[in-house]
Amino acid sequence: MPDKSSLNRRQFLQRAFAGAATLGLSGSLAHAAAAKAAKEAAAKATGAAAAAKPFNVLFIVSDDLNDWVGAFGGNPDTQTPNLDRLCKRGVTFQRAYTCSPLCNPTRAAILTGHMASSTGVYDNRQPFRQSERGKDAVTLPQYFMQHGYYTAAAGKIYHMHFPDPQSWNEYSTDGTDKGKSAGPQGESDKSKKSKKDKTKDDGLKPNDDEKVTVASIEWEKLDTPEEETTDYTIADYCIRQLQKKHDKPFFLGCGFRKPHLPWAVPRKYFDKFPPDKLTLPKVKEDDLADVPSIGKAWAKPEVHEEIVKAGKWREAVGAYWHLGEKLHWHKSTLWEEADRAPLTITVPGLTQPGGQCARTVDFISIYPTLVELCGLPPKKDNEGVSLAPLLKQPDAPWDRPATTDFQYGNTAVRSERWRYIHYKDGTEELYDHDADEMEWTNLADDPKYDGVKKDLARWLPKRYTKDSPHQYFPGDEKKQKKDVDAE
Ligand SMILES: [Ca+2]
Repeated sequence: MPDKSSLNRRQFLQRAFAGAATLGLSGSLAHAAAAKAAKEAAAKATGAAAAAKPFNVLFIVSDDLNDWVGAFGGNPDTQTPNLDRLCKRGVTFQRAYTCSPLCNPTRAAILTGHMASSTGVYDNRQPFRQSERGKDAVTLPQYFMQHGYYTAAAGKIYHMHFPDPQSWNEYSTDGTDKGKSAGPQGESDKSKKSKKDKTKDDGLKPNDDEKVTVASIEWEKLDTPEEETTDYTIADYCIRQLQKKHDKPFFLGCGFRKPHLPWAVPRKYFDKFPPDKLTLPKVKEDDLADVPSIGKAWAKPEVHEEIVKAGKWREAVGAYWHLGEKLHWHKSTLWEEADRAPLTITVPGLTQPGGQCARTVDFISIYPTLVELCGLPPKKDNEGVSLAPLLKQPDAPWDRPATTDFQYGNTAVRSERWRYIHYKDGTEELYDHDADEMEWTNLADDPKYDGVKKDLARWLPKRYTKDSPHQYFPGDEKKQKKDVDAE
């Protein structure tokens, strides 16, 4: 095992990502990535002769990172130098949207190549392998495995409860709650003595004196060394994989767990951001007045009120989904702030450093993109389209909007100018981003925009698959009741 000091996380981001794609799940920043320069492989991606040497793939995902990353311009105060450097290596997609503004459905969509509206996987308690569409699906890593790749991963790639062992030749148990059943030949670092002291979710020793909980949102300044954090462990595993000699091309998944709740991180990351210096999101107090009832029910104005009343808004702002915009906290809406997420892809020999793409893309396209870039046979049932033309030429003609599903029957369609939301009861929202980037004024009821709505509605799912089976776990009783109530 290499000395940690010889290759820290910063260097990992600097060096290991010889070529990288970064994608952001709503909820999750994901970085997907290709590695290892090979002119032949680039030629392959551009339709030239077959490559002699295949690409490796480094696929990096961060859970719940929103667009408050320097390269995506979401907030003036955030400091994300490593991510910014990573983005500068390749093409950054400024209008990239998650498949669903929730963990399990978006991961299931990215990894199966089928949207939630096709699989019926709409929430966090639906194993995609129990869905009709997903039970025999060949997932993204499986497809690479079938074509001669060695697949390995650490951390949160699939939703934690449903790790899908058949996707991996090797899966590190470090940094997972369900690690022991995560995969064949699972690697566990038994030297991590602190493991028994860890809190349930985070892998860190609690510091109750400096823990704040307001409206179910927690943050906590930790004195735990950074080296003991789960994400550090996950990065360590991936570094070890990259430093190994490989007989086969590899697909390596690196699933970071932050910035998902709880925001329990070493104290130094709080010290960098004194609350009185932070810029708060812009909020229009009556913003929800023109929102249909389903959208209004998803918003959490009461949470916003509780946080503001507690005087904790400034403290709570921390690079994570809605932070008060549209009076809403958390994710789980079809609005811009919950659905837009960082995506960057670097392909040696194909992408130009510093490339910026303003086309609307969605994460369902990651699967066919990586398949094409690596010269695998096209997988015909993928619902997305390859982004390779935009990697080669970021301003290439592109007529596709991005779509995001949330729960049964609800979808948002995002073109370069418009956001159109269609709810299952037929109600709608329409926002003109040329004039209203905060989505304050719903234009859906103005007949002047009927043509715009009709044009965007062409991209809605033709049908929605009914909810796939739920699976509950001990301690889920409250959640179960909430889900049942919602159905
Ligand atoms: Ca409004």
